[in-house]
Amino acid sequence: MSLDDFDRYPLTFGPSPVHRLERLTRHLGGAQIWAKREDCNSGLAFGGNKIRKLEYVVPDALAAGADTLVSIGGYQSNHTRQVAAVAARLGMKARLVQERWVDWPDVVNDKVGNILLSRIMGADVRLDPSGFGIGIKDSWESAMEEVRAAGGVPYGIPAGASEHPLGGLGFARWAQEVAQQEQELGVFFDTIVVCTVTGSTHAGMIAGFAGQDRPRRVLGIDASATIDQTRAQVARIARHTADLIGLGRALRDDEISVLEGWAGDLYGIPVASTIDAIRLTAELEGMIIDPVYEGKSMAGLIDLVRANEIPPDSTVLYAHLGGQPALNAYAGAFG
Ligand code: 1AC
Repeated sequence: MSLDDFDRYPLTFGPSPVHRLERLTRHLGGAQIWAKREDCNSGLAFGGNKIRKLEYVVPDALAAGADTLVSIGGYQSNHTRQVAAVAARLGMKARLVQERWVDWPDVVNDKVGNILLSRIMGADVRLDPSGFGIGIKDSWESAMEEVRAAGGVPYGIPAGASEHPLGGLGFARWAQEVAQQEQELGVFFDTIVVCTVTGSTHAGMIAGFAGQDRPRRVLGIDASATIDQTRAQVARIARHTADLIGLGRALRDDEISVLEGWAGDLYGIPVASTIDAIRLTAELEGMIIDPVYEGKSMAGLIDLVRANEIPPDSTVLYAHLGGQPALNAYAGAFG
């Protein structure tokens, strides 16, 4: 079995854009930095990384005869916003469990940004007081039960689609796409930097790149602040995805690299380095990143380049995952 043997329901415009971050590169004075932009990958509610995962999940949902996609995340979940968009595109319903994953004081936190977009797209959005957790949640299972009891046919998609058996495939394909774009651009990205929380974006990349001839580092920057759980989840999903796509060998431990140091103490709470990274990227590049995911992975990239842990002769690809709609809910962080 290879990746091409899995059904894919196209939801993206095609390959997502790849471009240099020239002024950021000059400012840091080290490795060459590029970005690949999942925030521009589709016309679905400002895009994002989950759209790629859903391309592989949707055929299974359609085959199951589902009429309602049931998913879960925090109030400002990018994932649930993208599930709502895909449901709208398919003419399905979306039932979203939005848990209080983050104790963030902005009074509009449960009203603007991602959750607002989901409501506008017609999703059945229900707030739930439960806290952060990247595994399977009771609230999500109860939501599926409720849909069933009301005569619907639910299709469950766990947080970030990460615990879904096909959740890693979208980013295994991303790895193929990068290799194709490298040929076109005449460049090789020896280092990939990506934010990791529920794990399947990073895990899919690891599995996808592992099948290519030229080795590279795929650095996941933890933003969960529950590092052991995220490490274990990334490793498990990467190995599962590698099996699915017929890698033909076991992934080594040194291919699975989740770095800590930029998450702060809690998921969803930006720290000084997060805000600095968001401002720096915006001021130098006009590229907008978010306080929950990409601000933290960009802070990691900046420190690793400055410390030469990513050496000056490296060419780095920063994965922009499309989390910026959450910014509206974090106005207080920017004074
Ligand atoms: C946590 C899955 C996650 C989201 O956006 O809800 N990235």
